[in-house]
Amino acid sequence: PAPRTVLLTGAAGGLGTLMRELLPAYGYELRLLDLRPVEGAPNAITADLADKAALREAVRGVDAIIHLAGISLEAPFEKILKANIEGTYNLYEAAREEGVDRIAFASSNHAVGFTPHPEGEAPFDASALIPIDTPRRPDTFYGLSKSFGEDLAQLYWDRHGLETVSVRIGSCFAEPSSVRMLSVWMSPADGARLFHAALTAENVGHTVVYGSSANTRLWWDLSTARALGYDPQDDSEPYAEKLIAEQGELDPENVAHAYLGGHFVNDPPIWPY
Ligand code: NAI
Ligand code: 15L
Repeated sequence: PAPRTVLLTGAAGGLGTLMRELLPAYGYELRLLDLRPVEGAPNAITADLADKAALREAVRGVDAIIHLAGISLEAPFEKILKANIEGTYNLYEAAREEGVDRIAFASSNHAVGFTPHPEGEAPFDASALIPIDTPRRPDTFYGLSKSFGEDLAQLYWDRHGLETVSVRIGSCFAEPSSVRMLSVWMSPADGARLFHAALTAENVGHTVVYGSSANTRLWWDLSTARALGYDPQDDSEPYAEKLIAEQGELDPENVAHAYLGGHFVNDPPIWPY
């Protein structure tokens, strides 16, 4: 049966806020969790991913988990270690102990951020698109933590039969705000479609997918996402003219433009806490 009760971690964040608005229309009852209070949701669980007892209680009785909580940008290694690496481990352990069957894990394009993107005229040939099994090339400690999360998911599938769809999200915001995002943008509505597919497709084992809309300037292969039943409806192209007029085309000589991960490849740690 399709999952009904779903724990959404990171519910106070940008993507969490979008998803808790959009996912109930698919019939889910969301249980919310975040380190911070979730605006407008007095019943949300306020807990740190470091708190194993709180996680155990939070996952008890849910059919599935959408795991968004964590540090979402580059940060000092120790912070990433605690929130994203140990935190994701703690969540998987809680899920295993409580018998949860399925997790949708918010991985990131930054797990493969040092992969050069296709150059030239879009739309790119299928053979030029970045395949899902491209070697991992994290562009940050942050991206490294997502790479770890994908491997953790594989381990929990192989050893414990806990299924995961790891979604290497591009940029999920209301609108694309950079020329790079024209290639990796995922509209919030497509984000909800993809998480719904990740929770309802059968026999996913551990499946890795890229998460974006059907952008004209797509850099990567969406076929593993489509195989889950994901049918993206949006395209960033209507934003292209304005963004290119404001920012210019991507310059392959500029290191912050040359790779999939964009400016992350040379961003310093900027997370404020
Ligand atoms: P965000 O930074 O707005 O939200 C993350 C949330 O996690 C925050 O509300 C924060 O309080 C919570 N959190 C952080 N550490 C925690 C801890 N130790 N325990 C409990 N909660 C904790 O990030 P955003 O944009 O909403 O992203 C959500 C997830 O999706 C993140 O895992 C991010 O890495 C991933 N992602 C997002 C993308 C996007 O375009 N928004 C792109 C690729 C990945
Ligand atoms: C991410 O992984 C970040 O969490 C998000 O804030 C965006 O910066 C996104 O990648 C991106 O690559 O645009």
